[in-house]
Amino acid sequence: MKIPSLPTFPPGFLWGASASAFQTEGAARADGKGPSGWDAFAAQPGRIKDGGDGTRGTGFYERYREDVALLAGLGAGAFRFSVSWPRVVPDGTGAVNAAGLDFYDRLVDDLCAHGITPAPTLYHWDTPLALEERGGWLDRDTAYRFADYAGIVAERLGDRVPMWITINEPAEVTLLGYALGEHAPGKKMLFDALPAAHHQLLAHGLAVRALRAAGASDIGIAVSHTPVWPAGDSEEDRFGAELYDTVSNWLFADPLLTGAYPDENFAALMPGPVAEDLEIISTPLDWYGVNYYNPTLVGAPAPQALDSFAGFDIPSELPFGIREIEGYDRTDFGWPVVPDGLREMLIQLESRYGDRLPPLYITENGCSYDGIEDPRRIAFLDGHLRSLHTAMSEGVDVRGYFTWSLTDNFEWIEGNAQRFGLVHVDYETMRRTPKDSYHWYREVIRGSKS
Ligand code: IFM
Repeated sequence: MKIPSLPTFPPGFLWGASASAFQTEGAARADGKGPSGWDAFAAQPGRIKDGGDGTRGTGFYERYREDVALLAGLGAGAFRFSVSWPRVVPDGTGAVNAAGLDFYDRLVDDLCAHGITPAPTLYHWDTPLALEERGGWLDRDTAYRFADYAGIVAERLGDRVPMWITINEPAEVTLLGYALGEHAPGKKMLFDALPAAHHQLLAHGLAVRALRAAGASDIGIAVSHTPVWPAGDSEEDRFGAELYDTVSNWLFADPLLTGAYPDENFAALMPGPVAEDLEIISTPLDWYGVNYYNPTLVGAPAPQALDSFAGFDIPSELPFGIREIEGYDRTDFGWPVVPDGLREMLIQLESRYGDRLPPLYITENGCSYDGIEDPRRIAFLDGHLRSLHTAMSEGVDVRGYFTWSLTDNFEWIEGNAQRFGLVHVDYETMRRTPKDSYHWYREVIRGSKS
């Protein structure tokens, strides 16, 4: 295999891989775990394209030591996994499940024993079902229950966990889960879903405070970002693109980093004492995490073009339309491969927030391709790392990179069909086989240390 000579990243740059509980753990009801909203949603007939229900994941709950050994083999500096809220607090509030906490205790110990920094995400979409049934993120109380849970996890793991992530991709939860109904909990509320955004942001801010109160430090959040390209010059296209840019990028980043919503119309649609909440939401972060996959081409509503957007059906009554980006290679998921979009997004963040932008981590970046020989994944990662390096040389302070994902895993409504891993998983046997990209990434990490 040809080993790349990538540009040199700074000493101490953190190389990692990401994963999440629901997508990997399996053991959906083992050892006292409570059900999550995703357990219930995926069990509904027709929700998951390949007919799966996510209950097996990759068997990580039993096989985590194998995956930690794979991380060690990579030379990874950190592993971003997520803690399942209903495994730790089965009903989302009240009794703590000791066996659930014990699992993460063992995982953290094993990571530390291999010299790998544990970087847990406290919420990667698996809301305890009992809370979901009370409204989930539409209910303000969920934010307070999340902060309680964050404190519980920090009390137990804080002595060994040096880096924390509160919430993963609140925009996707709001858009896909509450606005479009494509993900759990399957609600189609369009703009009435905005309270779900506000309550996740509030939950994040409360959790930052709870984590710090429990002695934790180095706290961030993982937010999805996409450069939004206007589909045309017409007023309607520019309006659609701007609105999409606001709801997918700035509706989340602005409150976190500036303490304000991007425009007053959005602030007016949010529930509760918004000004007071924004104080909590903007509690200073130690770092900010960017999940980047591709840019989005957006214009006026164009229902005929929308089926292809990541397989999601975007209703035509929304005032924007997502279009195909032409002229780029595509992943097996159909997502355009645009490495420079990462640099573009980082530069946008830098110029929008300036001194208010804390150091960044790329908390997710990766692609879905089939096969153990996966030259296209290598090319994807190579291109994105070069783009990242360019952004850093243009002044963006990025401290580390986590690829999505260590192993193939359950890709939400796609089931097991989309494979994002550096390591192949045979879903019959759960056997792990490192792909060519795993060996490549190992050389990248090794090369950056020499
Ligand atoms: O698999 C997901 C992950 O859970 C959240 N970010 C995007 C990934 C790829 O779709």
